[in-house]
Amino acid sequence: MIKQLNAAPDHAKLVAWVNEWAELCEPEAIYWCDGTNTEYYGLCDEMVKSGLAVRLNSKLRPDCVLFKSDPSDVARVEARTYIASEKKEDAGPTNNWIDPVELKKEMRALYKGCMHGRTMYVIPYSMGPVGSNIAKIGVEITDSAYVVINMHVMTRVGNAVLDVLGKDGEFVPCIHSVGKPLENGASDNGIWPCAPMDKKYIAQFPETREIWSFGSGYGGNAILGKKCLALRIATVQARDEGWMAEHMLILKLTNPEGKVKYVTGAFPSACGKTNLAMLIPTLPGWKVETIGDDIAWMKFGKDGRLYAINPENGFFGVAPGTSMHSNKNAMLSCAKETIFTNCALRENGDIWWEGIEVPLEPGEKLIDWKGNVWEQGQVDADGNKVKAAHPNARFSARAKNCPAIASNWEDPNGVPIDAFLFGGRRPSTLPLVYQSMSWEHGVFIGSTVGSEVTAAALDVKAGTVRRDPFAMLPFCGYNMGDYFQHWLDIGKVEGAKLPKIFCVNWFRKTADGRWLWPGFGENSRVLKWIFERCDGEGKAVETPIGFMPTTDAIDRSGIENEVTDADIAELLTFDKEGWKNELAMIKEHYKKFDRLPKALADQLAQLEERLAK
Ligand code: OXD
Ligand code: MN
Repeated sequence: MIKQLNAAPDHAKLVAWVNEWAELCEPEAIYWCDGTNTEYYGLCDEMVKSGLAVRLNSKLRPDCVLFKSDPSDVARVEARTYIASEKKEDAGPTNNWIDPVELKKEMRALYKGCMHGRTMYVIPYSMGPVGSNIAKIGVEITDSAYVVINMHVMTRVGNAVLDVLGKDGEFVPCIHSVGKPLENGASDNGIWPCAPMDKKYIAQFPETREIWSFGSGYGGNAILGKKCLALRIATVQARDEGWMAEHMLILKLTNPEGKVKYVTGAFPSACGKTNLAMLIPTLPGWKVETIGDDIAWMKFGKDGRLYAINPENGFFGVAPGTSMHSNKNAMLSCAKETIFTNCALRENGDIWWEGIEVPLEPGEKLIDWKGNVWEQGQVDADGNKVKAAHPNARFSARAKNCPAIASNWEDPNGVPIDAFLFGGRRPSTLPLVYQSMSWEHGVFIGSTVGSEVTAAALDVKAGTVRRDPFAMLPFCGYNMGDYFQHWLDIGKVEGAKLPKIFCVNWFRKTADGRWLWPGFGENSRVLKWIFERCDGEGKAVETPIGFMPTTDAIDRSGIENEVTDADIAELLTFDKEGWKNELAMIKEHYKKFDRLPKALADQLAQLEERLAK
């Protein structure tokens, strides 16, 4: 007999679905999450007591907990992530595919009895402000209390969502298990539960709008509202319903006269999206406020403009490299009420990570992310520095605790978008900023987004550009060629007043490896030009790749010594030879797509013509 820890809601389809999964997974108990603080802190207490989490020093970091995951369960597992559409070609060339009938059979066998000895938590949640007409409701079943508390931070959980669902409202069903049954009264003994890699599956079923996840307790694999629902499933819904679900930050930019523009930006992972969303402008009188740091859902308003909401409720940020210098607002966001994962623990009960720029006491030892004692300067047998925090260590922080959060960030109607930015890490060729010549040209730019990878990061030649169209490579729930077509179709909507499209590159270097642009708060100078261009102002020259600012159009007041006339000239040159090489790389990239829209092939041909002149 499965214990019912509290009453089920009055929604027959939802209750039947939960019971069906309970029958298969055989948990000890079922608990319906209500989203309250009592629930959140109760689960934190339980996990601290059982050794899965450590409570941080409540004076230094109030209401915070630290988890260490299994060393094999530290990131999204793209190789085990599937778009199980009925036809393989609908998943397209960029996704892993398995026939949905076959995959469900295989996964059902894994789910059989997988929750023995555990509680099955049912989490009703809203992506987006509860009741917003852009928001969507999901229900996640999970056997991980860590996932429950993360869903509290990252989404809106609980009874208010059930009220919107009513007796028969639609929801996206999401099932998750860590895949580690506890037999005969066994417990986790403080060890993060998960399944071996070959048993992990992160499966999206686009036709039936379902998410099935098994074997991982970590981040985007397990917090199913984020990448699985808000991107992979939402892209399919957006395609069918005429809206956009994008891997984009949203920021509010105010000029010294108090005029506001809203900007979204798509950048591949590890290109500073969270930093840009929380930027502190160095230009006097300018203000950046955060609406979201990872995902934007956009729908047309009656006025023909695209209105964006941030479907999330928190930030699941990468900790290493985050400091009061690189991102003060992120540091302040995680000053309290935060879940840390795979960070190091200090003797004083606070967290620490590489690049936090907080000095350790002389001789201070830490507990590293694996639970071992870590000494300053420690090296491994090969002489490499041992990291105290995992490079993908994370903080799950509440958006409301971000000092830069915009007062209207939860506006259910969304905010009207003026500009889209695309960018990546490109040490050469791509200028600091340029503007597309048209919507179609902007879509072309988005489809060619890439970031340079180092030989150390991946098993590839240094200088190789990893193409990540629209920063959506691991997140698009259908054929990428069709997704490009959806972007083109958005541009043809009658009466549409579309955002302007820009490409930015904060990462230019000189031939001898010096950064040409200081980045961080100084990026406000580029945002200023973008703001002006949205108003039909801002000096620009037309080049074969698009509109580029004239060298005096970027405000360098106060940094003329840091970014010299020669530097800005280099940042804003059109590098014809570099672009010929880029063109060849884009041609190669485009060969991958079986359903490349003709309009993009035309854009490529037109670029080639312009470069040949
Ligand atoms: C993320 C990612 O974690 O894009 O947001 O990988
Ligand atoms: Mn992301």
